[in-house]
Amino acid sequence: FLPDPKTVAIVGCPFRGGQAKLGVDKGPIRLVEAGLPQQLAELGWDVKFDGHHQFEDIGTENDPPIGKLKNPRFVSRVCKAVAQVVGDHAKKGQLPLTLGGDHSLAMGTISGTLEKYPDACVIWVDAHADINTAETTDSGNIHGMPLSFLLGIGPKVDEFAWVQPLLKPHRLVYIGLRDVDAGERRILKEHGIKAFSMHEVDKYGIGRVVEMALDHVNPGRTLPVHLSFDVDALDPTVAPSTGTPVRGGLTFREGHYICEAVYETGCLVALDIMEVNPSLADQASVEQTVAVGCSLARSALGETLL
Ligand code: 6HN
Ligand code: MN
Ligand code: MN
Ligand code: MN
Repeated sequence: FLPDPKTVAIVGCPFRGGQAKLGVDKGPIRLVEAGLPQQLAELGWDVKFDGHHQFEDIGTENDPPIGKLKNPRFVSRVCKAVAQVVGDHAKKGQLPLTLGGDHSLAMGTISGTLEKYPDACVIWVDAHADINTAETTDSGNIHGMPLSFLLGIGPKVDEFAWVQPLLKPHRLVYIGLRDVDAGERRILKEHGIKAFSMHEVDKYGIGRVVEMALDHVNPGRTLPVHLSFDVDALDPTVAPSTGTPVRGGLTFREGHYICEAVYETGCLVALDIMEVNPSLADQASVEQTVAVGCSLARSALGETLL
């Protein structure tokens, strides 16, 4: 799908409005400081990085909740801008690599991808399903909701009317789930959305899980793939510095294997690395998590072990 020379456009999104914890907005800065742009250049990519995106804070006093949704105007405005940026890069034949930031940003990144590739499928790697609606959410944190907007599930929220519900349930697949809310379980069932939880990873092994996930969303390996990777999919011993860690996650190798296998399909057109929070846990844990974020991105962009 990508013209030669292969170009990756790094979209740094220092944003935390989709959840309550401080620090996740510093994730992209740390990933870039750790040398990610150079590392991707060494893999042979033409790397475009024109600085982190600046999002004007509109202030909590100007952004009261809409129903249960917290910071709705801020999240909506930022995601709309991200959709534009990601869409523009994709239209130029570049692969947008979005560095979060919290996972609400995927409302923007996937909107951007679908604008250029309407038949793209989404592989969502996460401990969580991020598919709550304005009705089902308990926390009101929009990072737990981006997929419901992209799928057009749940009550319409005017503020998010710009999000085109272009994602079809059969074009979405999950890997790594282990903390799914009751309302989210109902949605997955009702819409027949395929999910490989940690139970299936244990049962079949990561190799077969990735193959089955690809067979489901991309049977002929002909469709463009958007990979959205929340680092909390990894076990907290592997990626400790993240806002909503859940024990029993993917090993270091399982996480990287997913990225390597998706790269091998030749179908990857967009990548998100989300929820690295350098303010959580001790310095060694932060460095470990940042390093893992970089190596996941390298694996998805072609780094091999041999
Ligand atoms: N993430 N299901 C919980 C909620 O608040 O809706 C957790 C969401 C976590 C979101 O990790 O991107
Ligand atoms: Mn840019
Ligand atoms: Mn997530
Ligand atoms: Mn998560």
